[in-house]
Amino acid sequence: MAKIEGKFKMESSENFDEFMKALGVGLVMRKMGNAATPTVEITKDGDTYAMKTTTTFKTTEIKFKLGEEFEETTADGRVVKSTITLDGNKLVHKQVGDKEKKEKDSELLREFTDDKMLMECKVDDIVCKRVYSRLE
Ligand code: DKA
Repeated sequence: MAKIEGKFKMESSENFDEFMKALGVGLVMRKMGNAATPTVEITKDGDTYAMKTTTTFKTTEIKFKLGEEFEETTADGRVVKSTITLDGNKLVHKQVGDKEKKEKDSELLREFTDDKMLMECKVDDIVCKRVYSRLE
């Protein structure tokens, strides 16, 4: 099984604008999101994972244990209830939006291979695919 920990740099992205639009992200933030080529660093300390996503204009970090719900503030500022589980070599990240604010649920899948992290971001029937190369 490929390891999950490591450092990854985004090399391509499809449909991210549609994904952000469906989540209600405004035009200015979408422009920044579309221009970003994030670096993602995943570390593990005991049974706690940390995932740090760095772009030139914003850095976010989440810490989580598999299967345990936590509160996450997304890069675009939504506060969601997240749960991350492991399915083989895939991290399955479910984000539940604030229903009082009519926010949608979304799902982020990250599949790990020896040299890539293959990401799918899903909301409604929209699928965005992002390919990351493993640096470490
Ligand atoms: C990903 O991990 C998706 C999140 C990237 C955040 C980039 C900044 C978005 C600002 C709306 O690839």
